[in-house]
Amino acid sequence: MADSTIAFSSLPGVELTTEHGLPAVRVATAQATGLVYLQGAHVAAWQPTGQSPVIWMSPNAVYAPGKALRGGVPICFPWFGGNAEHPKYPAHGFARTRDFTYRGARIDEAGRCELELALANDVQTEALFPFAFVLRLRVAFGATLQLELEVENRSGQSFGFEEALHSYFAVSDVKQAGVRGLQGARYADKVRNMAVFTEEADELRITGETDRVYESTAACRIGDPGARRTISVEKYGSASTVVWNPWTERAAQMSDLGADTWQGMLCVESANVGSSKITLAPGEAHILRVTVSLTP
Ligand code: TA6
Repeated sequence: MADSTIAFSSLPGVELTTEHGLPAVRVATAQATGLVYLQGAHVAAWQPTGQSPVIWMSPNAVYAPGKALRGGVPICFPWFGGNAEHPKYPAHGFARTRDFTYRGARIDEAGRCELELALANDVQTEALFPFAFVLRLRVAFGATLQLELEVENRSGQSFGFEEALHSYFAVSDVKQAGVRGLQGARYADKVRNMAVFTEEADELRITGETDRVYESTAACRIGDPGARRTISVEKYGSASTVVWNPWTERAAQMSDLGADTWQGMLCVESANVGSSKITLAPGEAHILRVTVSLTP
């Protein structure tokens, strides 16, 4: 994807709007509809024409400034999960609760409507992560969905970071769904005290709370027999895949998720976490790219 952007006003089907009281950019083209909040550059919807929604948002999500939105594709940066050195720091970093700048839109080489949003360091971020950076999200809504998360080191020293596109996918029934592509991969199991195992299943089925960080660069395929479709998640520049579903008990503890909604979602997250964290020298940049597509 090129980084040249065109002012959004010059593209039909792209509208700067407000949703649930938060500034957002809505896309509606012949290929698809999509929505991204400026807060966190949070992709909250993607629905290819003729298909049911692919990205899941919680019906109990809380839409408030500075509050992480439940569902969609939260951006985790510059750490994933809790911050071990600073337990009071926000889970999954600060990017997902900061307002990004909307840079504009263009039609990409695949005919998708691509938006670019950016976040640069400021006093608030430097208090938590003492480096100069630019974080860019380029999201292209079309018959496929493509997300590019670019981190650029604008400081005079190297820095390390973790990152994730924490994607919530809509499934008819997670108990009937399955994930292929992870067989043979080692994973740390958060449900079993981060003990390390090797995935033996050709198709991972969800039978309880599932929270696993896989060492994997592979594409994943989420089978959804109820919708008679497969969601393919291909990725580039990502060495970690996280699979998460909270199941009943954990979901009931999350007021913005709830005990009656977890059956319709499954997270397959494209990330670089733990031993796969990224280190950038001054002036270097890194791109994590995810392409989501549907097959019958
Ligand atoms: O990616 C899985 C995970 O790390 C789970 O452990 C759970 O915490 C989930 O992310 C949601 O985190 P959040 O901070 O959005 O509630």
